[in-house]
Amino acid sequence: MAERTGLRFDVITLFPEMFAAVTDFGISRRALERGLWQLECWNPRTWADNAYGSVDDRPFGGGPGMVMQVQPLEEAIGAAKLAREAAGVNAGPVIYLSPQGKPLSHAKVAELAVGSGAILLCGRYEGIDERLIARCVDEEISLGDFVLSGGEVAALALIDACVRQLPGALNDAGSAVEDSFVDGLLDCPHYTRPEVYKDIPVPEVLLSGHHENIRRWRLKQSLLRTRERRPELFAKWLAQRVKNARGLSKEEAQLLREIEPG
Ligand code: 4H6
Repeated sequence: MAERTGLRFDVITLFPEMFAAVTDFGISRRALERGLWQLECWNPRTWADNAYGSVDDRPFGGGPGMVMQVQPLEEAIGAAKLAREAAGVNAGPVIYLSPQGKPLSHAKVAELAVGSGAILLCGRYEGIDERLIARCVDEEISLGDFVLSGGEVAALALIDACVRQLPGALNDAGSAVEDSFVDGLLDCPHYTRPEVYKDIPVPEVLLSGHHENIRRWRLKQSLLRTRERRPELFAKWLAQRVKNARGLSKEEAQLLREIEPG
């Protein structure tokens, strides 16, 4: 039986205070207050087997830095699993945020957001003993090809991305913004008052009140930007459209002609 208990994240972290970034601010805070999601942090230091609370040690084979040990992490994950069960929440995957992971995508965020959440494992030092990963980790996910000092900032980004997908998290203004990425194109430019700032005017069409022209202009800007900044995304969008039953719409075909270079 599929339980529907909402989204719950259990985060294994040496720095639980960092998660105030999602519990105490903005859209994610409001969604938490509305009961749309839950968060619990688990500090592996709680399960340290020594009086100092240390959970790292030197790497076998030598080299710089320290490695997070298996036992405190395995016990922290075990405690998180028990707590999810006690709360009647589906287990959900154990996700390790790491530069070695599969790149995060909107599709993955959308998939997680309709599930019951996950246990998020945040690495510090040089990373985690591979035996913990083999025993406990279901998925390894990366935000992109860059290195952070710890997995926490990546986990925060993943949580924020999922929570804003929850029905009721955004005031309806938000859903439209999302649509452009769902579509596979980058968002269009935005403008607000004043109409002229230091001699730079707002594009005329946006002041025209002609909603059809505005929609068309925005789509054109999205196409231009995506082709310029993310050619691989643009190619994917085109391929998707062309292999679709109806192919390109008349409007899309016309816009593509208009943005044709030369
Ligand atoms: C796992 C292994 C995620 C996690 C090593 C995490 C980037 C991303 C981390 C490390 C992360 C991402 C520890 C290696 C600090 C470098 C934490 N960095 N690092 N791209 N760092 O999603 O030293």
